[in-house]
Amino acid sequence: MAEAEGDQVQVSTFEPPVDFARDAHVGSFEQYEELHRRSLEEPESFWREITDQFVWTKPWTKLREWNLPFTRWFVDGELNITVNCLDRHVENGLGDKIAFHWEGEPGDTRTVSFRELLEDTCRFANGLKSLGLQSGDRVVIYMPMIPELPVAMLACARLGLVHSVIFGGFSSDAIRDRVQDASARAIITADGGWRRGKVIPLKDNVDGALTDDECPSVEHVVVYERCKNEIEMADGRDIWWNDLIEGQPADCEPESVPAEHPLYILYTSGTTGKPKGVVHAQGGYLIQTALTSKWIFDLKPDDIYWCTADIGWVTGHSYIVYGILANATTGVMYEGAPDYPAPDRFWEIVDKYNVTVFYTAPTAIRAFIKWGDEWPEKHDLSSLRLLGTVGEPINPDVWLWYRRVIGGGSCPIVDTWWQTETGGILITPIPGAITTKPGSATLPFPGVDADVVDESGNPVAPNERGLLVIKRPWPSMIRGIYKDGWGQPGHEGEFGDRDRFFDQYFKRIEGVYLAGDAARRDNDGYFWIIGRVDDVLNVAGHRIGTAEVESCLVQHPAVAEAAVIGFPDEITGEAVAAFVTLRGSFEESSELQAELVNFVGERIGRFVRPKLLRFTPALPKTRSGKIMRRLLREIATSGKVVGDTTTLEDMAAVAALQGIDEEE
Ligand code: 7RM
Repeated sequence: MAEAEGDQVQVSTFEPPVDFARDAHVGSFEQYEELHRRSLEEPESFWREITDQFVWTKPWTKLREWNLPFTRWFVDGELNITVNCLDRHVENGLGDKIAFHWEGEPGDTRTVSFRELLEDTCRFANGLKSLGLQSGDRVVIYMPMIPELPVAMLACARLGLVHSVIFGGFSSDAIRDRVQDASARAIITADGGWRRGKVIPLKDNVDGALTDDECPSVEHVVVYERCKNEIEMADGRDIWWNDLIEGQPADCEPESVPAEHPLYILYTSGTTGKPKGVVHAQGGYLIQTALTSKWIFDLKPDDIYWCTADIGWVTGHSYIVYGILANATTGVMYEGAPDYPAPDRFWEIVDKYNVTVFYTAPTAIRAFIKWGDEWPEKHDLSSLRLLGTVGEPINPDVWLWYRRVIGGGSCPIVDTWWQTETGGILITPIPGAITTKPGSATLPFPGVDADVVDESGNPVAPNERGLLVIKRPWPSMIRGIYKDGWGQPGHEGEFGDRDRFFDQYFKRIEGVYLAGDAARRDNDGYFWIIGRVDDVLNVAGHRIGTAEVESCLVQHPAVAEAAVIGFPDEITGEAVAAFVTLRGSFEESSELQAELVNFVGERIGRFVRPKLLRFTPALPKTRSGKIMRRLLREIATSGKVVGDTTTLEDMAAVAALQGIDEEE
């Protein structure tokens, strides 16, 4: 460890350990620099070398197109992503290799080999085919963290069906919105999932979303029996998973699709109330998730890799399922909570399976710190050789704790910056090549042309805050925002909601992809991500738009108007605060307060429940009627307003809010 002079603070730096670098896929800074240079200056030969390692039914001749805002990669190539994740490994003699060590709530375990995963995928794909589903149809998947979840995703991909996984923590309203937006023909779910000894009623939530024929596109609901809790099965619509696969053969011809064929839609929060359906394409997404997995997690044949994310978020899509399976890596998959039955559950699993590469979120690490060092210290964590983080900025002291207590003082840490829209990791250390600084995501991955710029698009000076942008497309870049008709006959050449897509990412700074994060670069060119610049919150690494929570609250009969902001929280990074004005006949009460908090929890999902909910006679607004969120943020954080209030329309609103702070 060396002490280096930063500009504002003294920061420690950590060079790649010599023995780690010696065996790494990318083992020196010079090699990284050369790869990065070549990827931008000679993209054809760089990507040809990479894509030659995959199975294509038709090799590409044209690398890419870039017609702002749309990009296409490996344009005329054809392939199937599941062949690259499953079949080729089985053909290469890895059929018996473990694809997943699965851990359910205590006592429940399974192992799935690559051959079994391929056969399960084929059987289920044949089942889906028997329902009449066809390439391009959308299928919503709402499942617990069990092996059937990747099976369902892979089965869709095998047939060219477009899956849309909804995180199991979402409730009926969120499901309904997404099913309607995607006009899904089928939903794959389970009777329930286990969490802290309780059943999460997944099928009931699906039923709630489908009541009163609100989702007329849905013809089939496939239900996996996981918890044996009581559920209702609608005649003619609902079918048990086991009945669907009964008698189905264990092989299924993969649909060869154009590289640009949509692989999935994943809904993510933006600045408006409605989540955006981010579309990814089979070819580019496969190549980028596979390559980033290999180089950033330095995957080797004997690795046991564990990403603790839920597959319902993009991290699970890319780094539990596609990118990891593409490398024929053995993964661990875990269904439950980190602190059930005890706060050492994760360390017990690391110890049990001899996990070598561990990838989690800063919010989890902050919780581990709070629970105490005695929990990890009870277990042998010496199998670990590499640690990763994702989802939000990691504080340097949390980074240092992670390295010392979990990494035994010797594991490199990769702080990986990326988004649902980027599909794969874009800014990150490569562990054998790049010296790390706690709190910095360091440097762009090969193929990534990143910068920090001002509002006019000019690079800002070192150590100045600016906007994070990516200046040219990359293979797993978002292809568009889903809109009915995508890829369907009669909509040729249309790629979803073009205007919304353009406005969201390419308008504010013409011609480059705007990530929505503030960042700075230090004197070494290292990126330090500061956080979102838009109305998107990051609660325990979960992305949620303030507008989504606001539109939910105003659906309650008592609520006239609502303003939602994020405020700092020691464990979850940010927490939700809601400021609410009531309709005439309703009175403030602690019962109503609790009811509104639950209302949000039940409609959107528990993880979005406001930690603070305040009644106020009026919201502070500008003269043009914009809610002054900055003031609300100051009130939620410190109880008072310190900043400029000259544009405020009605000072009384602020006075009232400051006055009631002491009651909390
Ligand atoms: C993968 C994922 C994206 C937002 C992004 C950032 C924040 C993610 C980091 C990070 C600092 C990181 N997808 N973010 N990774 N901030 N350092 N290493 O999280 O679409 O759900 O969220 O998450 O604000 O814009 S996401």
